Amino acid sequence: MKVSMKHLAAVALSVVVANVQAETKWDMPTPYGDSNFHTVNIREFAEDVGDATDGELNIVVHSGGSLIKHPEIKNSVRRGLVPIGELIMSRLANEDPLFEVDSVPYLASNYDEAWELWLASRDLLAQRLERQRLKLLFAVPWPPQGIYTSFPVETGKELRGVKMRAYNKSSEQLAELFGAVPTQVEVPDIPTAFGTGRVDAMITSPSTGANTRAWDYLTHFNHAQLWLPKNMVVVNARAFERLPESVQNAIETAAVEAEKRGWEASKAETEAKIAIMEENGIVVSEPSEALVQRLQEVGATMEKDWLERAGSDGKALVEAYRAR
Ligand code: PCA
Repeated sequence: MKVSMKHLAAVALSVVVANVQAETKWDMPTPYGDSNFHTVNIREFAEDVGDATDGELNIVVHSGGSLIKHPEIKNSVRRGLVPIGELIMSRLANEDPLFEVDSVPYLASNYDEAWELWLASRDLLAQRLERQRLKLLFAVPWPPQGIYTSFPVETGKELRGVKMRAYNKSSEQLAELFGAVPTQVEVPDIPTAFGTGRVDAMITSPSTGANTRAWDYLTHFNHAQLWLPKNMVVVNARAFERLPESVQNAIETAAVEAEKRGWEASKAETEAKIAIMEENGIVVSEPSEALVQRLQEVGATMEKDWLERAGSDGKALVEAYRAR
């Protein structure tokens, strides 16, 4: 068969056009490393979206703050530098205290309570984000937060003057109320911060403790179960609206699945990661009565302070949660 140049050009053009339509690439910055269960879950989410859209939307995950550092992720999505990203919700506490409702000590300190709190707060938080043209896709909690030290903590007095690694306003405030000296350090920087003596203790989950090999620089984990902070995935609303409806639906369906899967994975993490820490020689203990009492006092102070800052919306939210 004789193929004319014109015919070839038409074929080539249609291939190009098909390819252009076939793939939209979305770069997705996330703050935590590849082995972390949030990252694993998000990669699965990206894969689900790819499968459901036959490759029409290709979400490329850039983990561990490699594309954009954690403190910049939200604004990068808002400004449209990237269409989608993950961050810890309570990082936005300085914008609005409502975003750290999940980090008020003992307000919701197990998975059932955390889920109820999420149901009670989800719409309100989504509306706050919508004002910035951000669409909230899903949120997944970290396992309950505890205290890592290189000495036993019996009463809490041991924490005075200790340089304590923090990651949000609540962990900072809790450290201060115990007389410790908080310093914000992102997860990828934890080993260096301990290695160089910038910090000597930290508040975080069994997950992050195990992922950062806490046994290399610490000896004790107190499973205080203070709160379960959540990570969330947000999308730039304009970028979302530009997608064909079928792709938008695929994202929303994958998000529902990711949220379910993420909560289950988080629950499974707690025991699995505590076991890994014990295998590596970390002494894991439950808080003593004296420590519980002190933590509850500090928690009450923090809740009162939060309620003052969060105003009538915060009060209504806590009431709605407690009425559930
Ligand atoms: N890990 C993250 C947030 C809470 C957690 O368990 C961190 O330590 O920064």
